Amino acid sequence: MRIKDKVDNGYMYRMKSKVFRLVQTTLLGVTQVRAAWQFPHTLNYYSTAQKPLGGPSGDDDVDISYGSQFHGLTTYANIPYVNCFSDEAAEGSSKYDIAILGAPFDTVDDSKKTCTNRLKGENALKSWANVVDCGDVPLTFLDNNYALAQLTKGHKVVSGRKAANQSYSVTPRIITLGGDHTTTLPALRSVHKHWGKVSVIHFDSHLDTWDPQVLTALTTGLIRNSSIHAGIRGQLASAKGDIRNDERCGFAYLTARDLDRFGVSGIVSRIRDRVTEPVYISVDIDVLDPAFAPGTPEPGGWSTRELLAILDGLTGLEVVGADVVEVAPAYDTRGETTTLAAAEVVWSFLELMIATPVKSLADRASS
Ligand SMILES: [Mn+2]
Repeated sequence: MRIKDKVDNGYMYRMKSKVFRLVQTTLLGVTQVRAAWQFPHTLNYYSTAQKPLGGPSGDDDVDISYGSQFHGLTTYANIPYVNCFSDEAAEGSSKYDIAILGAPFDTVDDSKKTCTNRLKGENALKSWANVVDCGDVPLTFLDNNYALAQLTKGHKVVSGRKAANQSYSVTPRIITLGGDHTTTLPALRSVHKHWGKVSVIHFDSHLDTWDPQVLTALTTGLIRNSSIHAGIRGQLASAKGDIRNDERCGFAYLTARDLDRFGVSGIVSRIRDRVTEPVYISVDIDVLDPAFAPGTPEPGGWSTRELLAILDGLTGLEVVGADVVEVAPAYDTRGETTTLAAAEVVWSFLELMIATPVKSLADRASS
């Protein structure tokens, strides 16, 4: 036991938490990761080197090789940064199972910073999976078509590497941090290449299927017609036409106010009944009410807690890819309300992915 632990008021909580986790592990036979909201929850900081204040005379005993969880480069949840785009850097001991990937592509907002270095969680992750932060795909801001080609190649390269723990899957999964919702398309392309067709679980205040001439062309063959939107409340351009287009794109929908009728468990069961696996989850942060994610003027949305509870309810589904998009720091609050919500959504994605490893087409071909 280290001095730090003896003086730490949270020590007993952490011990109880460890016992509980052991029970979970034994019961379920797999490594479980605690939800961040569960109480008491552990602070899985990487660094244990911080010492009580006061004491040292001179700086011989002062250790600055580890510091605190707040030092160093900012990555998601302080997980290691790997240059996933470099063959040399992403092989050997830097292999990964889940990659956090920034897609700083935004044709609407005035900020290009909707990417990984804005999303910093507080809990690190310890499980079977090696999770790394790849930083942002280098995208030009001068040419949208070229930028999308760069993003597509980024997904191809990052998803194309051999995973770290190949007994679970040889194919790593990607969590993309947008960027606007366009960034979902390159992600779906790479997911389709490695896992085949997916159902999309799409959390948004908008249908985003207004122009099927464009959208069906883009998504034909990538997604199944067992997809679903949830949290919808945005205006329709044409009441009948929009819904008809949406059905043609393979979607059913749950409105924001369906949550009041059915409750969290009702929303969860309707999503689970609708989709066939594997699934891709896309969260437009404007599914949340502007009170929780200011930036998109669509009142009447869900709270952060409600969204997180619904995501938790999806545990067990085969999630092969996920994204959170439309986070615009320029419209966030001083308290970074939106950023914190997005970081927590990503944490939920990690928990879903870790709870349910998924075999890819490459796994099946080799078995
Ligand atoms: Mn939206």
